[in-house]
Amino acid sequence: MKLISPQEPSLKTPDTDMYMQITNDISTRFEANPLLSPADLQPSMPGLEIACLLNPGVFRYKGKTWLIVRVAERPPQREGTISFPVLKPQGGMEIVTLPADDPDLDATDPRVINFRGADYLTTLSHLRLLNSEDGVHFREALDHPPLWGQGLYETFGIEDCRVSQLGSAYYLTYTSVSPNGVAVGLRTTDDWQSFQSHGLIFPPHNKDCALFETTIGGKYYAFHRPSSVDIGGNYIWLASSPDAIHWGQHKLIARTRTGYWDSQRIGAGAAPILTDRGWLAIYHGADHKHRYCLGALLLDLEDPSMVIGRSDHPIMEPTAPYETTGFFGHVVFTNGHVVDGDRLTIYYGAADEHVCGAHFSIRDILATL
Ligand code: MAN
Repeated sequence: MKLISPQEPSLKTPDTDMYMQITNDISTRFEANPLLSPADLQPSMPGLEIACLLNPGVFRYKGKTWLIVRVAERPPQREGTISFPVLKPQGGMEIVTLPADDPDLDATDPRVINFRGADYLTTLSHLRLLNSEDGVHFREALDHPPLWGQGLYETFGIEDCRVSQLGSAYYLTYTSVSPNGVAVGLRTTDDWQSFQSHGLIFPPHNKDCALFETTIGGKYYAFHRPSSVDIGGNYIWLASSPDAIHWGQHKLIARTRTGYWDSQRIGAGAAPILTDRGWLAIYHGADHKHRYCLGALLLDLEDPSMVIGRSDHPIMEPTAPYETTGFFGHVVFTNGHVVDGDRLTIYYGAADEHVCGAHFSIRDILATL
């Protein structure tokens, strides 16, 4: 039985291979791309190297543009073994080393490995703060502490942080990874020096959580992306909350679409943008070849669970060399942006290895929906 999504358009459009020819990419990439690459920062400790810099959250603070960049590290790899760091729940780190030729090792995905039935990540991610006067040249804010995974639910690290500003407080929603699953953690801060942890706000399997930056009818709203391995899939959901900590009233807002650029998994980017036509949400979608593109959703202003527009074609596709080749090629992935009038500046992970920037006109995006 084929379940028809309320958002599934009736018009059949070409499959993904043809999208490569019919490109609707309306982004203007920064000439300075990639803005940041692994060699630009120092590893967190001796014995580790930075494999990837990717998927930054973005915010404005004290007149500057800030990135909270995901730094993915591992030890230099030796012939015949695969080794990666993991955090201990009680604090500290250990290096796990596995024989590369073990018949029970599946290392076909550079990001995840399976060994004797258990999944591990090949790198350990923490989050670092960088800032910039011009939004192009970023320098590490070494007087601000990096954020590391803590406790039982973050031993494989923390990833892909979205930052939403609510009043004077910044809400950081990020992916918490451990052998217990992939979940959404929340920390808040006012000064980027001290952070309050609120634990997991969405249990496994869930990620891609972005909070709206205003309340609607007195309620907080958040996108999230639970995954279901059997019935269901990797779809974007919307939840509401009285306090931004406790979430309920979950509603499905967008499903993957067979035959489209977003056929396998979709997930929200950063906080949606308030426009006169509705809430504009940038999201990522991947197809069966794990090609990650960006598209947009338009949601009703009063009831953001109502989808009033969706990209039939991606608004940005991995085409630049730094997007097609890297740690995991053919990826553009965003979870952070800033808005200046009609200009949307997204910062994005390219090929899961570099941090890049691109501009869009919000009017142009709306015109495609
Ligand atoms: C997943 C996450 C992201 C990553 C993409 C592409 O969605 O692990 O961090 O950028 O895959 O690999």
